Amino acid sequence: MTIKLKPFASLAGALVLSFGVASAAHAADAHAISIKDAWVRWLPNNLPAAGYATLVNASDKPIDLVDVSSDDYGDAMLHQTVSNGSTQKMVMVDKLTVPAHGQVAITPGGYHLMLEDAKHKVAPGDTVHLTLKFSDGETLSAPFAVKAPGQAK
Ligand SMILES: [Cu+2]
Repeated sequence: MTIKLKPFASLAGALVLSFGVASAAHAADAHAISIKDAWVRWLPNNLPAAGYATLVNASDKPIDLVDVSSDDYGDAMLHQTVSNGSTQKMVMVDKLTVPAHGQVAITPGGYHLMLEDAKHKVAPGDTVHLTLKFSDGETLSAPFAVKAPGQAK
């Protein structure tokens, strides 16, 4: 039993070591993307809400937003509103590219972060948290201010 435990102990040591290296490498480029003006347009009666923000890329490479999740909502995804003449519809989007040394404004009428199945009561004045995942491996969790449609800018 003692003999069998030894390989496990060294394996655990190796895992801790490699995790430490990965974290250090990640920390070096942790600030490539930043989020500003983050807010959620709340709708009554448990209707899906939409998150908006401006993503800023400080790096010299384009970085894609590839996934959205939230502890406050059962379902979060990247959508784009597409206009066909007089009608509008929403389509799922795989990614949203933030240009090198540039920014992308996610604003009403274009892209939005669709938020469905709120896990608890969410009301204007609240703050919810969204986690955005990027193609460079970066993950950002940011507070979004919940606003009523009338408060939306
Ligand atoms: Cu949508």
